[in-house]
Amino acid sequence: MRSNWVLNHFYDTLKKHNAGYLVLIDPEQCEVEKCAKLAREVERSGADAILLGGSFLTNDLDPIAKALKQETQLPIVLFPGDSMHLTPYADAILYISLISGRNPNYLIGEQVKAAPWIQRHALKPIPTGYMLIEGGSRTAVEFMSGTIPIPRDKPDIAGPHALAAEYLGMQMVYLEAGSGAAHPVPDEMISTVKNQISIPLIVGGGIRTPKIAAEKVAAGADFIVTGNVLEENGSLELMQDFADAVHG
Ligand code: 1GP
Repeated sequence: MRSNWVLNHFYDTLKKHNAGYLVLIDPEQCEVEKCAKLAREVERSGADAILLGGSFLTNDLDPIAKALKQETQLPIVLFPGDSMHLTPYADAILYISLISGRNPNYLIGEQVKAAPWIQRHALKPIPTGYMLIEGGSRTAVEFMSGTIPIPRDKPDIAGPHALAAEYLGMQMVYLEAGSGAAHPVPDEMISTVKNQISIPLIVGGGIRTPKIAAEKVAAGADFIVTGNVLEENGSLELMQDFADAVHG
């Protein structure tokens, strides 16, 4: 049994549904009240967890995370852009290393800065190999991290990166086209990566319809993340459609 209950929840989700649906709440995109309302709807939709974060934050995470905790039983998982993006009111943190890049600060630097804080606040870290995949437009994460995404037609480059993440002991791999990407991660790249690893695979960035989400699951994604599409035309019905499509 893993000591991290959020990771257990992720594995239970996979047992129950075959794939899981994660909704990203970007604190820059909503005020506390609006985020809290969204969290209630995320839970009602049948989604499996909430990711909280973004590449560039100016808002204080504490009041938003606190409000989310009050509104939902779903795990609140931090999805940080750097070591400043921390709050004790989350349940766990994707402890991300940007392994597709060659920027030492995002491979290990920010992680070292955040580690003592995470230990002090008993936040559960989920070591995650984060891979940025070219999505057809410059994204905030590409700019903020100063890293070059893996070309979308090079699954053979992506596969060994994911395998290295597993060999390094990471618990999940995240294929990221970037929030608002013009194109999501290609199916072929998802399949190639999935075939290389035995740890769960998260796919996000530019997934705008439940049909596309289902295609990504069919290609091998274990978890689908959506963010922007719900901020743009969010409705409970759309979220339910995403959850149903992902859960199959
Ligand atoms: C971004 O993968 C997430 O980190 C979600 O992307 O906002 O494009 O859905 P979107």
